[in-house]
Amino acid sequence: MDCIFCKIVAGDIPSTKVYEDDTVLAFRDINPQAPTHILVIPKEHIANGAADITADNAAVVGHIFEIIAKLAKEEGLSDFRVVTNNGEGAGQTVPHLHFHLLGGRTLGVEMG
Ligand code: DGP
Repeated sequence: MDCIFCKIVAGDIPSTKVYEDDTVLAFRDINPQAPTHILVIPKEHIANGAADITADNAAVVGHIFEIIAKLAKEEGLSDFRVVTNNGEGAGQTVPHLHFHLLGGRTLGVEMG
């Protein structure tokens, strides 16, 4: 499949992994927007994004948020932001569900 994140899951594209289990992978964003910028993704190719979460695949999303909480603690973050972009107009560039964990600096109050 021609998906960058599937290639990262498969190990065909290198990444700086910070967490991995059977269903979830977390790795540092190649273009960090904050001192901590980690992408947490399901290993399963859930295309395209949050709009495609269903009763059949939602369990991994809960698990992803467990991992986000664990990683935030490990990174020493009490204040952090979790973002998922859905659609090009919202800034999504990779059509494989993913969550950005951002922290380590003061984050603007503007969400858009
Ligand atoms: P989004 O724009 O929300 O679809 O986020 C995609 C993110 O993926 C973006 O912040 C940059 C990151 N990214 C794209 N290609 C790679 C890659 O090959 N390696 C890593 N580590 N991150 C990537």
